[in-house]
Amino acid sequence: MALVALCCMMCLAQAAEYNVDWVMNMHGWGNGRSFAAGDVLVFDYTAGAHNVVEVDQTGYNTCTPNAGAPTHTSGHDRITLHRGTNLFICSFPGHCNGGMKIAVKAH
Ligand SMILES: [Cu+2]
Repeated sequence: MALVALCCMMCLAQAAEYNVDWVMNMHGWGNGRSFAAGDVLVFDYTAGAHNVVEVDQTGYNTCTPNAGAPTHTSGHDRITLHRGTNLFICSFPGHCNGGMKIAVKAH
């Protein structure tokens, strides 16, 4: 029993969770933090007012979702980071251009 508890604690310690208050002007979010592959971002926003789209670099730069970009709409989206740069935008008109975009590097 103690061993099971210990294992659970170790698992929890390995993957961190970060709450993202998903709003306009996200500039600077995550600065000074170190993210690892497997960490989870939890995007919180009002469902129907925003979304979270996992885009590629071009999609990020142009604020236009690339073909096949996974889109999340629940208002409480849990997204696991992969190694490298993870790029997220809101695809509602004007939102990404208003700064509703983040780039998160995970090691
Ligand atoms: Cu939005």
